[in-house]
Order: sequence, then structure tokens, then C-alpha cells
Amino acid sequence: MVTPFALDPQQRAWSEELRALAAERLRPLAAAGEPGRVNRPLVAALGELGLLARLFPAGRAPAGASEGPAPDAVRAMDLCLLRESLARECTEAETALALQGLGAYPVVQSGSARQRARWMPEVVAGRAVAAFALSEPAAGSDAAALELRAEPDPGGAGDGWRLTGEKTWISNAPEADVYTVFARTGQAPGSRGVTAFLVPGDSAGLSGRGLDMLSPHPIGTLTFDGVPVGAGDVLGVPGGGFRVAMRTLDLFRPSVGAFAVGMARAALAAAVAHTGERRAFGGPLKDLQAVSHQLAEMATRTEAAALLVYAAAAAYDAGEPGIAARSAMAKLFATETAQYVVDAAVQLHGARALRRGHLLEHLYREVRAPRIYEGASEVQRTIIAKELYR
Ligand code: COS
Repeated sequence: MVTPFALDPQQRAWSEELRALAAERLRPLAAAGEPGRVNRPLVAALGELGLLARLFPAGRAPAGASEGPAPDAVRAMDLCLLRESLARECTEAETALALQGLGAYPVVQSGSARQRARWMPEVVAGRAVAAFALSEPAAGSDAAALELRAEPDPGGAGDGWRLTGEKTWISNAPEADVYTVFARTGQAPGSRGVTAFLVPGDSAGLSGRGLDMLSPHPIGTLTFDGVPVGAGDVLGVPGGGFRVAMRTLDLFRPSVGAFAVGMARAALAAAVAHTGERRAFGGPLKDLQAVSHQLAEMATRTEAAALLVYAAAAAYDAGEPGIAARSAMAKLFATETAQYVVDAAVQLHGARALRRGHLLEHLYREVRAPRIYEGASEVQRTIIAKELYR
């Protein structure tokens, strides 16, 4: 029997298929990649295997999407199952897929037919690499404080701007082919004065450099030195950029939770295998109650995190109210849980888990950043608390 709290048989079968693809086809490509650089063969494989097409089923939004949400353009549950399943076998593939999604979803959600036609087929094929550029040196958690200036372009056709300023901690920068960039147009304060633009990576005046971060994928800064953009590059409407960003994060936050659940499941499976085999004090480790209770706690919290993620994704797909808070809860709980589970799995393995190249050494590095990006745990609590008083 399938209950509302379980994946259905097709979803389970698809998850298994994805894991097999990740282990057999994507892991070798990930292993051949250069740390800190975009792995283009990996992104291309995500296209060739049809995984990006599953993420963006139409490659474009339904008619009218530029005025409002396009709920069937991206299925949150599909996004979550993709991310969880890939993460169990190959976090690099997971992240490459997620960044294509995060960078290009604003085009599906708020882009014009021309913008979608220009970029989505390339993104879906894995030929164009996308990125989401919101954070700045002085605007991380407080996204509405962003300062990148979009000033009317006196030399332009009359409907253009020039972008001047800096973005930082941008995944896939400076190598992406197209960026969703949030800039300040006009004098309106805070979130009201923000506009989203689509900026090609080879735009005049745009440069960047990589940052040496705890991350296998590239993260960098972008410097905008009078980068020209026109009315046709606006995503949505001028002044509507903050909503574009927040609605994108509403979709992606549960899926960050799904990434975390995938890592937690991988760590738990490793810990179960190890404690079943490793002998100490006259028997397998699992026979020690301190060990078995630890495994039980890890399994219980992972299951709870998965259920919260699936519930938030299902609510998103059903168009239910209160999505911002449910999204925030899923991300908060799952990322904090994964940190706990991976750390506990390391402890159960002892020194061998810290050897460079061990699965848990890899997961221990990978599990930290999701508690910070797309809104730190503290930001998620702020969003949840705000909803309580709405
Ligand atoms: N969907 C649609 N609109 C939303 C929204 C959402 N989920 N959340 C906020 N908005 C709208 C609000 O309705 C409000 O609109 P009005 O001015 O018309 O009333 C506007 O956006 C501002 O909202 P709010 O006052 O809540 O904004 P704050 O400046 O208080 O910021 C947080 C809210 C903290 C939630 C936001 O800054 C944030 O998400 N920070 C983290 C940023 C982040 O995740 N960065 C990671 C980058 S990607 S790695």
C-alpha cells in the first residue's frame, strides 16, 4: 500500500535507476574533473542522459509564465528525487545538476519567450552552464542589502542600464555561460529596488576570479565594470527581482534538503556496513549498545528529514499555501541532520574515515556548506518564525 508518506513504486524505481546511472556513468566523469573548475563533460552527460530534461520538462515555461508562477515547469518532487539519488552516489554530479537548475530556473519562471528560447535548450542539453548571482561582499544573509548598481545607460538605446559592482561566493563563477544577476535599479530601498537580469558570461566589462573554497565545484567572484544590459535582458519586471530570487529559493531549498538526505543515507549505509563487519571487544561493533543506539538515532533522524523534504516538495507541486516556511523547514532540518549523521558515521569508523579519498572524508567536507548556502540555518529559522506571526 502506498501512503501519502511514502514514495510510490515508480518514484522508488526511478530513484534506483538514477543511483545506477550516477554510479556507473557519472562517477567516472566526476573523478576525471579538475577540482575548482566547471566539469563540462559531466554537465554534458547530465544533458545526454536526459536528467536536465527531467528537471526542465518543457525546456521552457508554459504560456503566461512571465506574469506568474509556472508550477508545472519544474516539479519540486522530481528535483528532490534527482538530487537525493545522485547525492547518494556522486555529489559532484548532484551539484552540477543543481547549479544548472538554480541558475536557469529564473529564466523558466520569469523569462520572456525569447530568453527561454535562447538559453533553455542549451542549458537542458548541458552545453551552456548557468549560475545564480545574488550574494555580494556586503549582502549575504541580508540579500535585500545588495548594492550592484544598474544605472541608466546614457549611451544606450534609451532602455538600457550598465551594471557596476561585485558579486561573490557565486557557484560556477567565473566560468558560467549565463548568469542570473540581481542588481539595484532606481532609488527604491531594500527589496523594492532590485531587478533580475540575464547576463551572458562573455559580456563586455564582466570579469571574475575563482576563490579557493571548501568545495569541489568552482565558486568565485564577479566584477561588473559597466556591463551593458537592455530591457530584453530583464527577468520579469524592473523592481521585481527580489521576488524572482525568493520564489527561486522556495523551490530550491527543499532540494538542498534532498541533497543532504542523500548524503545522510550514504553515510548511514557506510556506518551500517562498517559496524556489521568491524570486530572489537570480542564481537562486531554493532553488538555494542552504544553503537547500535547511535545507528538507530542516525536512521530515525534521516527518515524524519526525508519525510519533511518530500512533504515540502509535494506541497510545492500541489500549489499549497505556506511554501516559504515549509521549504525553510525542510532545508533547515535536513541539512542540520545530515551534518549530525555524517559526523556520527565518521566517529563510528574511527581514523579510517579521515583518510583522504574515503567516502566519509569526502562527505564530511561536502556536508558543511549546505547549512550556509541558499540561506543559512539562521535565515531559515527567521523565515519560519515570520510565518508563525503572519
Ligand atoms: N515569495 C515571494 N515574495 C517574497 C518571498 C517569497 N518567498 N519572500 C519575501 N518576498 C517578498 C515580500 O513579500 C516582500 O514584498 P513587499 O515588499 O512587496 O511586501 C519582499 O519580498 C521583502 O520581503 P522581506 O521583508 O521578508 O525581506 P527581508 O529583507 O526581510 O529578507 C530573507 C528576507 C532573510 C528571507 C532574505 O533576505 C533571504 O532569503 N536571505 C538569504 C539569502 C540567500 O538565501 N542567499 C543565498 C544565495 S544563493 S547561494
